[in-house]
Amino acid sequence: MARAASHVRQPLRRIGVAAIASGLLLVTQSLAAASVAASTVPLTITADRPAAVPTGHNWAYNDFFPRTISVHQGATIQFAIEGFHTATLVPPGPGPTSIRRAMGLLKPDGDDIAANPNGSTHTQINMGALFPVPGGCGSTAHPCTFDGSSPVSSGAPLAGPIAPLNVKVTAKAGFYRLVCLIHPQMQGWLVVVPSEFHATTAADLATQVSTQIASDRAAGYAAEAAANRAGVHLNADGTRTWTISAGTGSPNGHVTVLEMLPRNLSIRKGDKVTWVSRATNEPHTVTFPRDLHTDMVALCESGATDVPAIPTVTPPTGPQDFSCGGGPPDEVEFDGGNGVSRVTSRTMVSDSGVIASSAELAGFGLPSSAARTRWTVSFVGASRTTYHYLCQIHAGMVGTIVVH
Ligand SMILES: [Cu+2]
Repeated sequence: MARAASHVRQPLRRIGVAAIASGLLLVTQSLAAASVAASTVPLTITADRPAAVPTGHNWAYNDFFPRTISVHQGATIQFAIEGFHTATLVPPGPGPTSIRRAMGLLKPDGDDIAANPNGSTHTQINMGALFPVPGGCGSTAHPCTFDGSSPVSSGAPLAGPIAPLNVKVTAKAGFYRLVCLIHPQMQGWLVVVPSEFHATTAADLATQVSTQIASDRAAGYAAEAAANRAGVHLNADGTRTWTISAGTGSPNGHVTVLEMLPRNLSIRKGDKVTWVSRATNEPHTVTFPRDLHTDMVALCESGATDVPAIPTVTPPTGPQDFSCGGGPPDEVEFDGGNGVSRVTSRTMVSDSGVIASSAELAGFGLPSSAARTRWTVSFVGASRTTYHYLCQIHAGMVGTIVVH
């Protein structure tokens, strides 16, 4: 079964790391093209809005600004990617989960049947989701064309910012989904209206965007405040089990709060701490005491259990620095943790692997076994000191546990 599946997966493997090189080339080309002044200014849909995140908060807007835009057939619009997102226009028909199952960032690794160290099943990263579709278009001089029959996607900013993607809309009147292949719930609509109907103007767009920012900010504050308290349960043996949040977000997923909440927690020696992933469209890790760079793991196919790929650069900085038999890694997987769930010293390495809400998993059509929704670390026998931990996936998502 593993052999057959690995044969089927060959094209994906090619998309994998081989695509990193061609993708980077495209990024360079489109940046060069962007320096050519545009003669007309197309309406711009922005994916995320880092400038609208309040100071001192580690949030992202998993939202398109504006979420809905109406255009006439033949209009050119632009997508500006300001966070780690894609802007992907898809033909009518399949719903968001089907789209993500076919094109999204995460998919089950069905042929690797061994459990991860944290007990979850293997989840593979579909690198193709991170690259432009089709490649080679999108500059102001050479916009991509969305005719309603095949997807157009920006790709994600893998190696620094990417130039805005220009898309000429030739699709007939109708509703077309705009999705992010990385974040479930990040979606909007492109509405192609007949010529006698009103299309979105620059003024309409500005109003929609400021309304959305105001409501997203309010939702972000509310979500952060709701999660910023520790639950505590007194155990029969006198120890406590604390429950805190590894990330949260607004219920509609438009704001994601990339914070450990509460950020600092004081406990007693012998207590336990449980982290719950409350974000509906972000995965996280709880990793002591530092970034292990294992949030994405490069693997080689080897029967029913994949084996680690061989580093080609020391120290490796990502999946591109690994090889399988001289070629790129066969696949890249999400962090399965190191299976260590008890921390007793400041140097001890304990990695939850990916923890994610059931909504996040369902968004990609992944089984509930694909990630843990919560992770517990025991501090039985721990030294009385301050323990630092972080999320390997999201920069700045850090916390401390102080053991008294
Ligand atoms: Cu995170």
